[in-house]
Amino acid sequence: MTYENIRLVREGAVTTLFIDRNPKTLNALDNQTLLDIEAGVKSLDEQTRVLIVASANEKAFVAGADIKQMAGLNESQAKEFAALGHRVFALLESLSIPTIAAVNGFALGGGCELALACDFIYASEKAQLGLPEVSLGVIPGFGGTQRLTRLVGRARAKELIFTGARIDAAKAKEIGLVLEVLPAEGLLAHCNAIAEKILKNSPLAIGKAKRVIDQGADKDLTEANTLERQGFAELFGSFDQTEGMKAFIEKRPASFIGK
Ligand code: DAK
Repeated sequence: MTYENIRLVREGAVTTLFIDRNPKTLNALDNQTLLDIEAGVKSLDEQTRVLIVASANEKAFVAGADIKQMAGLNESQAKEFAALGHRVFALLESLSIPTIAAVNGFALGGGCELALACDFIYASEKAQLGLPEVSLGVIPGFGGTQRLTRLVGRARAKELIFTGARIDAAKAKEIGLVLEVLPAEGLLAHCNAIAEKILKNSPLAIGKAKRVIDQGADKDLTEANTLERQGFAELFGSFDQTEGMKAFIEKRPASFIGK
């Protein structure tokens, strides 16, 4: 399948979704780009076990929702645009496989929110992140107010959102928004190396861990631990659990199948 504004590259079990709009737009998210991301994510089959979301633009990951397109929307078109964005971000977040954002340059507004919809973020030394929506008279609308707050805490999220400030990768790491900062030329290699480590483990257990972490995050500890207990028990009797434990006892590497 071909897309206008993204490129999907699969190598083994790792697929990289490159946002690849006309470089002059700094990958701003217009309708077409959101539709392409949606179609690209939906096209992933079970051969993909880790998804990396990256950019083909050397200056920007994504510079935000497309302000030029948004500026001309009437109310019902704005509703449609918002609904499309929510659908795409929810789809990305609902994937049972790990998703890694590789932020190489500007990740502002909807771009920062796109990265936040992934499981974790690595950034290049050139990255600049922020949620500048209030400078445009709006607020983050693709989950930024909620996901950033859950990740870095209320006060940091408010500081970033109220000031609309852009922070560099080092500051983003300091506040826990990104996990590591890499030289630009090593960013994708790092993401792939982490993906390779993930691939050694049971896809079934990883999917379950992801679900329990995400669903448990908004629950109290007792309820969240109940989810964990259920998730743990559900894995017993699976091929991967039997194989993983057998391989340990037999002192050999496990061979997982995700079932
Ligand atoms: N949209 C459209 N075009 C953009 C853009 C964007 N977000 N960001 C950059 N561009 C375009 C610029 O207009 C320029 O195009 P031309 O003027 O050449 O035609 C080209 O990209 C290069 O940009 P600059 O010339 O400005 O390049 P600089 O290096 O000087 O600056 C910059 C790069 C990224 C710092 C700057 O362009 C900038 O500040 N861009 C805007 C960043 C921004 O404010 N992002 C947040 C957008 S608002 C909602 C859902 C979602 C949202 C809100 C609500 N609901 C569901 C309710 C999300 C909102 C946003 O993301």
